[in-house]
Amino acid sequence: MDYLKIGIKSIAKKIGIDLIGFTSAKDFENIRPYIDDRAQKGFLSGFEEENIEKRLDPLKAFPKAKSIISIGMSYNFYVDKPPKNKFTGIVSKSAWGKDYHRVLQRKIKELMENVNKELLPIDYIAFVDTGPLSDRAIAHRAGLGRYGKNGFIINPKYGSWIFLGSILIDKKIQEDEPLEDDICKSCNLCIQACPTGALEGPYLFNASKCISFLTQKKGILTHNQQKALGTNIYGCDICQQVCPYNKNAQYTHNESFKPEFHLAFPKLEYILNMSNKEFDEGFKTTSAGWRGKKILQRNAIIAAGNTKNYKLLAESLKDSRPDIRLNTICVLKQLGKPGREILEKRTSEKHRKR
Ligand code: B12
Ligand code: SF4
Ligand code: SF4
Repeated sequence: MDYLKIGIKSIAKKIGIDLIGFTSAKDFENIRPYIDDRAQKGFLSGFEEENIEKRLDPLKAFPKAKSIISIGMSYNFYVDKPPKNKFTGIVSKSAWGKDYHRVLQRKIKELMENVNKELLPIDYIAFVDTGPLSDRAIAHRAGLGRYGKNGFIINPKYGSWIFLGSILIDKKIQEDEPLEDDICKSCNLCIQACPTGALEGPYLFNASKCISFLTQKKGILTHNQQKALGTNIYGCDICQQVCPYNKNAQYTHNESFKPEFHLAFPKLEYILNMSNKEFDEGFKTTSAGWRGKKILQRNAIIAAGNTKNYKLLAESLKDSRPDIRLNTICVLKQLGKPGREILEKRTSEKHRKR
């Protein structure tokens, strides 16, 4: 093993990076068939890099690249007895605590600053989620984990509860070997558990059906999409929760991913009534905030509909903001008689005022 690799690994360990692996900067032609297939079927989310050549070739992102470092950080924070009642929204574990994009980017900066100081100067470019390349494909080739049928990179120690970051560097480092063996075998639990059929088959993910995608999609959702949302406010963890490899996954002690209960288990009422300041100081500091306050509030209205929270819907129908009222009307229209009654009551109140 070269000294640079040993040095980088030791610094990573010292500063609390859970997983690290190394691969070359050669192309990712091996995933072209997967991307092509999904694109042809219309299964992509639209959040990915559109230019397929940029997605496959690290040199297009960083022409000097010789190797890629893949890092993984567990976000599996243990919570004893999470608060939950009928009118609490579900926020995915990935949005608990501080926004992982910032947490991992900060770690990468710390790692590279130390490498530059203690080992040698390295030129690099780093991505957490936002790069053109597939963080999963990089992590797989760098030996961080295997693919599950749910599409996740599953690590033997931390399961799939890991965020990934990719660092393209201008130095050659000896590659790690991918973990190739099939871990799913005859298990299909994730495919069976997905409430919307977004896992259309093994390794075949259809973003347009995924609840996580719907919680982030802008605009008015269709009736079926609204029903699919349930009480999810941001993201979805079901296909990870059922995975046997996550049952004994090691927990993290990283305080950055410690949830604030009012944000990780939010009351629908809180989401609907939060001020801009509360949003900025709360959800915006998590990874659930990137689409803005309105989307979370739309999801809370849908969740209120799905839990028949008529009191909250009647209140949000009087909201001063047209977006909130419009979303509430759409939800009430789907609710049959009780929904119609709330709408009629509101219309007659308005007439009386005139
Ligand atoms: C766009 C995006 C989304 C979209 C679409 C997700 C998707 N699965 O495509 C939406 C908004 C739905 C989403 C949701 C989530 N996301 Co997301 N997302 C991304 C993003 C930015 C791009 C993913 C992408 O390009 N997808 C398109 C597909 C085609 O590419 P891919 O998933 O990377 O897989 C390619 C290869 O890995 C390979 N491949 C796939 N399966 C197999 C199997 C075999 C055997 C082989 C050889 C190859 C192979 O081919 C694929 C190309 O088709 C990545 C970050 C990044 N830049 O890579 C994060 C990322 C995939 N997301 C992540 C997370 C955590 C989530 C959520 C859990 C958040 C949440 N709780 O709601 C959900 C999970 C949804 C799910 N079931 O996948 C993590 C996954 C970490 C992990 N351990 O795998 C990533 C890597 C972010 C990160 N940096 O940590 N996400
Ligand atoms: S995140 Fe939820 S909706 Fe999306 S594939 Fe997994 S279980 Fe299905
Ligand atoms: S639930 Fe089963 S099939 Fe799905 S990823 Fe986990 S082991 Fe594989």
